Amino acid sequence: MKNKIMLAFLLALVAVRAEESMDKLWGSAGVKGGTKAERMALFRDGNYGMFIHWGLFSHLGGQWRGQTFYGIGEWIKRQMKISESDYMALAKEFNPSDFDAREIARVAKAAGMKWIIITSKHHEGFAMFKSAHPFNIVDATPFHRDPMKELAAACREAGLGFGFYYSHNQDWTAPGGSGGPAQNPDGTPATFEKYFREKCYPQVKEICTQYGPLNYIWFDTPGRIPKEFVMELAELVRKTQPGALLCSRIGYDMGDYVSKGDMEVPPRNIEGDWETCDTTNDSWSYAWYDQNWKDAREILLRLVQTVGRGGTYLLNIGPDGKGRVPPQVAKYLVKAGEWIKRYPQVVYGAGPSPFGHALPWGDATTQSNTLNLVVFDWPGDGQLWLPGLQSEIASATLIGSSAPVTWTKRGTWTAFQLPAARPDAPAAVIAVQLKGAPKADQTLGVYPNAPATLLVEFAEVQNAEKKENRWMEKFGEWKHATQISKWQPDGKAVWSVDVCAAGDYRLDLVYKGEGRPVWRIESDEGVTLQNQQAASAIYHAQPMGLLTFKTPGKRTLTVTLVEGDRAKTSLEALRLSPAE
Ligand code: FHN
Repeated sequence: MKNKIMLAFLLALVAVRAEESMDKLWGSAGVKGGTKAERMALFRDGNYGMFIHWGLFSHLGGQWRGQTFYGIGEWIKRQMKISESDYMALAKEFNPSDFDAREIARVAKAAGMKWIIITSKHHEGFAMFKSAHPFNIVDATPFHRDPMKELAAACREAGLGFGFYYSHNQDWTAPGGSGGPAQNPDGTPATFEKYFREKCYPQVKEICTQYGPLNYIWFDTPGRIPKEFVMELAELVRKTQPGALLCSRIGYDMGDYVSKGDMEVPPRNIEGDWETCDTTNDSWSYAWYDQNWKDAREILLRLVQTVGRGGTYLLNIGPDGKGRVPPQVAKYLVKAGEWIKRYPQVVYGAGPSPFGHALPWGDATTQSNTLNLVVFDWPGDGQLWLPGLQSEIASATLIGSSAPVTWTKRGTWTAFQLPAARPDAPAAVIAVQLKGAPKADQTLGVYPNAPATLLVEFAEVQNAEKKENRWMEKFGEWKHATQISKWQPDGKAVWSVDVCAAGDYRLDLVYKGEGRPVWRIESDEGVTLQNQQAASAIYHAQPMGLLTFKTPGKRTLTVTLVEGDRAKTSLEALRLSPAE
């Protein structure tokens, strides 16, 4: 099983040209162009948009000749090695007669999203718009409609922004496109230049000139595309769509903003303009078996965490082969949207959390001097603890409740006294008016009434390797975590923490490793835990014991690997839960 996963991973990397780092794949931004502030307004204030993956692959829905491909559905051609001719012939069967652009715009609007970006051509090479290239939805299918025209009009009518995804480098059915046939139909060698001149550039011109003003052109997976082609595309977009934003995945730092890795909600605040694209289940496009839907709580948590880290959240849906939005998607997007309508200030125009990272009970965003505390896990004892708030509080209100909110201070900590019943679900919001700009000490807290997860991201590491890792468990559904491995005998991870209350805490370590590792955890008060635990093939929380903090305040915790496979044992987090 492990080998299979590894093989899938390796194949994936080959498919996108493995020698390129993921940073190359997902890009970085070097902002160009004089009208940036105007172009950025929707992105910066809206903070939430809809992404749509829809194409010929949606007709297959993750299944080819009775076999299911358990990975991101839009990669089915490549992963199941479907020949060009078989794949292109599918167009004759593709008839998404239930496609209703207004309904999609209605869902996006009800979800609280501010724009839609849809795949006009994904890596499969099929144009979902009327194109001079014959492999397109109007000319090659019995559907004969241009759904992009319909969606552009519906977005305009609904007051939503609109943009196109376009796979500029990968094209698996066009000779010369990355991953495409190596020969032209006449047997001559295919070149990227020919693909670019005859398909890519003309199609980008088509999407930029046939659908009215656009807010985004979202290129993807630049790989090793030569720079001159990217420059031509950027110039074309700037000339024909001066109001459109380019994401970093165009390549060569030519984007207006950074697109983070797929499905990556970063653990700490990031400055500048950036976006996380995420999806409502595990696949981008429709896959018949994939029911791993995010519910309203998960959607809102990831949205608030992204905005809290300083970013913008682009959440994907995958309509099926008939053009229908899966009912579970619409249900939970709209449910989350109803919540956003009650708390628009948490999302729109909201700034990052002064705490710099998520908090055990939820997260925070800001609007000038107001701190929005978004509480997903309501404290059972009525005390909401907040570490390190440095700005003075003027008032605090539990939105939607007449119950007064008082607060008390204990050292660097603030506790808000809340009613026993949570006034709203999946989260309640406390608006804290501050007497100045929100400021906080970002030291991680150890809470008296909630479990705290200390990610290794926040640890200082000596003589071990701390690395940001990305991997997939099926295919294409990326996971992201910082982990520590390659421990030298004196290797250590040290966390600084702010302990609210002295006492005993259950300490778990989240790690992966062979053999029976022995871990040692030591506080700066001289309290030590040392324990052996089982091997763990996957990252798993293993109990180490009860750790006592003798006094509250700023402490350090040091973790060392006493015995075990130093190269392979990998640590992800430390967890501290108050003993009851
Ligand atoms: O390969 C694509 C994938 O199919 C999907 O479109 C995602 C969305 O961000 N982009 C690429 C991988 O990063």
